[in-house]
Amino acid sequence: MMKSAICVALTSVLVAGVVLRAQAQDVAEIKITADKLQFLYDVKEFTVKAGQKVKVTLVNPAESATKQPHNLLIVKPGKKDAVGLLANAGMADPAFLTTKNCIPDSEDILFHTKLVLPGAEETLEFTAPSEAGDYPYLCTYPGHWVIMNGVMHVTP
Ligand SMILES: [Cu+2]
Repeated sequence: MMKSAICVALTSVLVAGVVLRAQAQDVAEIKITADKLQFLYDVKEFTVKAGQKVKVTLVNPAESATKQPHNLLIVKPGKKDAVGLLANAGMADPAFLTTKNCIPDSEDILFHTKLVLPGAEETLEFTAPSEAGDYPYLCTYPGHWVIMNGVMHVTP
């Protein structure tokens, strides 16, 4: 009687351990670095699974020749241009480039960093959308998004 209870207890500890390890391995970690000379990300696309834990780190190199802050927004499929155009329109608002971190007011934005200065980085931690699709990411410092963008592919 006692023996089987210990067995059950041990088994559940082992199972819990395996589950925890599986979850830890399942985190997709992506590092995206802003170019030192141009308004570009070095990673133009990456793939994650629907519902997967994701960590995306935006690095703005200290040696940035442009001395330019950048951010990274992940938006709903097909919404890159809509959000980018809102970012351009943000130029009319003095707070857009400062306290608003160049983040437009839009329900199409799923996840976003703040503005990341040269020499700094920020990690976004989120759960990938449950719906498969191509989710664009972009920098919404006005004008950058046209070339400073990429795609997060979400697979089922
Ligand atoms: Cu940028």
